[in-house]
Amino acid sequence: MAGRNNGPNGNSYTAKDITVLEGLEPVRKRPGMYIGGVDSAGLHHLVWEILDNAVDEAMNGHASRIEVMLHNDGSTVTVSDNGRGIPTDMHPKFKKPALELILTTLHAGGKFEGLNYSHSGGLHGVGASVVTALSDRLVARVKRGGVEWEQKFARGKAISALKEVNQVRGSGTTITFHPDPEIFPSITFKPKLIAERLETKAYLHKGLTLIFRDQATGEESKYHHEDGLRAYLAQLLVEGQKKAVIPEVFTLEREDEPPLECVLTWTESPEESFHTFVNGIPTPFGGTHEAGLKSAIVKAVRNYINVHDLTPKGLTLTAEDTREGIVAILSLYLKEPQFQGQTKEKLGNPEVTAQIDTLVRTALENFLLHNRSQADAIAQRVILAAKARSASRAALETVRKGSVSHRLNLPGKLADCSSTSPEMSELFIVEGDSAGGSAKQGRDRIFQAILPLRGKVLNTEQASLSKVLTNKELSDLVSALGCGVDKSFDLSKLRYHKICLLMDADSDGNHICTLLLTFFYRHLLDLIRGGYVYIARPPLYKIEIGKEVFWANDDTEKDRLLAQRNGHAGKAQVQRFKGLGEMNPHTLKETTLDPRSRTLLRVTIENVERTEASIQTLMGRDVQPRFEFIMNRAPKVEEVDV
Ligand code: 1YM
Repeated sequence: MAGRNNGPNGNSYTAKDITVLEGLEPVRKRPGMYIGGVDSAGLHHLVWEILDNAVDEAMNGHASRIEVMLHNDGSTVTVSDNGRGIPTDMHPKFKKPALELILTTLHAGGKFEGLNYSHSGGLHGVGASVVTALSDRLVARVKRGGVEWEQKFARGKAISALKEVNQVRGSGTTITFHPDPEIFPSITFKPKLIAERLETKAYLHKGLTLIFRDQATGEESKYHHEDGLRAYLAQLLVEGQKKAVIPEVFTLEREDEPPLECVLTWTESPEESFHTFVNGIPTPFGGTHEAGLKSAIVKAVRNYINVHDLTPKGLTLTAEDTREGIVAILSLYLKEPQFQGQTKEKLGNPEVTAQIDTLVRTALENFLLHNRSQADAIAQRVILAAKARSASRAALETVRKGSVSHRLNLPGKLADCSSTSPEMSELFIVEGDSAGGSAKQGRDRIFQAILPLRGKVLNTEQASLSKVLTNKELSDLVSALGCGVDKSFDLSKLRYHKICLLMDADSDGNHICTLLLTFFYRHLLDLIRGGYVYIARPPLYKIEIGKEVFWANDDTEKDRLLAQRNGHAGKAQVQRFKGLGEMNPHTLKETTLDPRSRTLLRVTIENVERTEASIQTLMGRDVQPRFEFIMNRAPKVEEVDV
C-alpha cells in the first residue's frame, strides 16, 4: 500500500506536539454537534471515528491489518490495528501520557495539524476523544517498544492510570468501547453496516486487510482487494445487475497533488451512479468534486462524438445523455476538505471542481482517442440515450396533441376498432401474424382492435429504458395504447379499457405472456393496478361427442369432460390446437373473443414483494436463481416442452 505521508514529525512523534486542549463536557452536552445526532447514524459514527484513525495509520504506511469485532452484547465494539501504536510517552507540560491526552481532550492535535491526508474535516476527524466522551466504558491497549500498555476511561475521563500489562512483540492499537446509554437512546450496532463500511475501505485502500467479527453469530469476514477501485466497480456492476457496454474500464490514478483515483464505465442501465470519496470518507451527497467529474465526462464524450461527426442528423445530445448508464467511482485526497450540509456528507471546496474537470477530461479524452472501438461503443450508447429521450418526448407530445392527430401515429399493423370510446374498446395483443389474421376476421370490429406481435418481445427486466423505448414491438404497443410510459404515462389517454394478451396455450405463448406482463409491470404498472390488463384463454382442445362440441382449456378439463361423457353418446373426437393460427376465425370468435362465451382472466397483484421476487427470479439477468427455480420444480413436471 502506498504510504501517503509520514506527518510533521515522521515517526518521531513526541508528546510535546500536542497543542490544543479542551475538556470533553461540550461533547456530552451537545453530541449532535460532533457526531451529527444520537440516532443510529450517530452511534455508528463512533465506530467510523476509531476505524478512520486506524485507516489513517495504514494510509501513512504503518499498518496493514485492521480488525473490528462486535461483541456478543451487540453494543460493545473493539477496533485494532497493527500500526505504530498511539504514543504513550509523558507530556512534559501537562504531566499526562500522550494516549490519555489524545483520548480525553478535544482536538488534541499534533496529528491533525499539518498531517496531509488524515480523515480530518467535517464530522470526521473530530478525534477519538469524542468516542471517549460518549462511552461509559473505553479501554485502550497500545503495543509499543516491546510493552503492552493499558488505560481505562469512562464518560470522557481516565478512570485508571496508564499501566504496563505485558511484555510483547510488535506494535499496534486496540480500542474497545461501549457507548453511553445516557447519551444514546438505543445502542445496537448493525453488523451489516459495519461490514459494508469495512469492505468499502478495502476497495479504497488496496492492499489493506480488514476483518470483521460478529461474536454473536461467530461469523468472520475478511476484506482485501489488490485491485482496489476496479474491483469495487466490478462489484457494483454485479450488485446492480448492470452490464457494461465496453470491455474495459476507464482508470485514472494520480499520486501528486491532489492524489486521486477514478474508475468508470458505461452500462445498459438507464441510471447514472456516482460513488465519491474524500480522504477515504464517503460523500453520498456529492459536491464540488463530483460536479468536476460530471462536467469532465460530458466534455470528453461530446468532444469525441463531435470530432468524429457521429451524431445522427436532427439529434441533440444533452449532458444527461452522455452520462446515462455510467457507474463511476472517484476517490480524492485533500489537505483541507470542507464538508457541508446537515450531515457533512458533501464536499464544498470550490477550487476542486476545475481541478477534477481538467484532470479527468484530459485522461478520458486520451482513453477515447487510444481505444477507438470502446469509444465508438460509448458514443453509440450515448446516441441511444438521446434517441430514447427524444422518442419518449415524441410519444408524450403525440399523447398531448389529442386523439385526432394521435390516430395518424398508430402502428401500421394495428387493426383498430371503430369506436373511440375507451370504456367499450378492447385491444387484443396477439402472438404472430397468422393468429393475428384469424383474430382480425373473428373480431367485432366496432369495439375490438387487434395488434399482432412478431416473435418474442424484448425482456424488459434486462434492458435499459432506452432499449425498451426503441424496441419496435413495444413502441408499437405503446403507440396503440396511447397513454405513454413511465414518466410520460397519462391514464386519461388510454385508448382501450380492456387490454387482452392472447397467446398460444403452449410454453412459447406462456413465455411471451410473461415478457409482456414484465413490461406492463415495470413500465405501465398503473394499467395492472387499474385492472385494465387481462389474459385471454383460447382453448387447447376441441372435443366433439356426437353432435355436441366442448372446449377444454387444459388436459385436466379435457379428461374430466371425457370421463363425464363416457358412454353417453358414442365416440369422442378430440382435436388439440397447436396454436391460435390453426383455429378458424369463427372458432376463435366463439371461444375467445366473444364476450358472451369467452374467458378473460384479470391480471392483479396480490403481493408486491412476491411479485417483485418472481420477476427477478424468472426474468432477471442473474441466471442462478432461475436455474434453482427450474431445478426445484423439475421433479414435479411430467413433460417438459422445449
Ligand atoms: C484502533 C484505532 O488510533 N491507531 C493509531 C493512532 C495514532 C497513531 C498510530 C500514531 C500517529 C502518529 C504517531 C502521528 C494516533 N496518533 C495521534 C497523535 N487505532 C489508532 N495508530 N504515532 C502514532 O500521526 O504522528 C492521534 S491518533 F495525536 F498522537 F498524533
